Amino acid sequence: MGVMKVYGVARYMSVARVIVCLEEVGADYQVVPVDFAVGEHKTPAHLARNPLGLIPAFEDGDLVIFESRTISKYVLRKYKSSNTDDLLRENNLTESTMVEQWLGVEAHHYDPIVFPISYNAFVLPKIGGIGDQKLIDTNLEKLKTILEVYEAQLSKTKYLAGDFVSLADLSHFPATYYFMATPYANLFDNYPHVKAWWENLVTRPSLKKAAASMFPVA
Ligand code: GS8
Repeated sequence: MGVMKVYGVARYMSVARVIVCLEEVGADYQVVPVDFAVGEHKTPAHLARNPLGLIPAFEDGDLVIFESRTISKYVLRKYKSSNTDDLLRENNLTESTMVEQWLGVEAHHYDPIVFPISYNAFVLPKIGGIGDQKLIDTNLEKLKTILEVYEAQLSKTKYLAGDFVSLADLSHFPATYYFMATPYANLFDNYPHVKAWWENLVTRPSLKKAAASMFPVA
């Protein structure tokens, strides 16, 4: 069947999300470079893998999928037996629903705010672009509201979905990792439970492994 392939570049946020999951389960995989900075994501070959013309795309034998959170779930389900932290909690209806809920919050509320900040304030300047300061400022304002929600949740439970780590937490990693390298990182200091959650999360070996292929943040 061959080794699973991630099409993209490991230093980009949505690709890093998938790599974290592959590292969590210790899967064999190969990253096949498709760099959007040079337009490779719009070639017919890549559009056949991801019709949105975005990275990542993923291939496991005949199965070709896109959307990083979907790919992440596929990997965790496929390697359920080596997914030692049971990051989806699919044998428990309540817990798996909480995982879905917070993954939804990440995808639909947190990411649309933090991704543009991290992209404009950190990634774009690294690839020769100029960040949009107005967009950064608008999203920084919005971020305060969502961080208050996270602070309230994380004062009740150690992780977002409960007292267990899950994909909902890990999915926050790429955008937050780059956010912490922006001049706005100290915003998190106002949310002590969120800050502690983050500092605990980044000690995970899977995140360190993914980070090693990302832009250096120091
Ligand atoms: C987002 C993919 C995405 O935006 C997912 O897979 O989770 N919801 C999708 N990918 C970016 C790179 S990630 O930093 C991308 O492909 N950008 C190129 C472009 O916008 O042209």
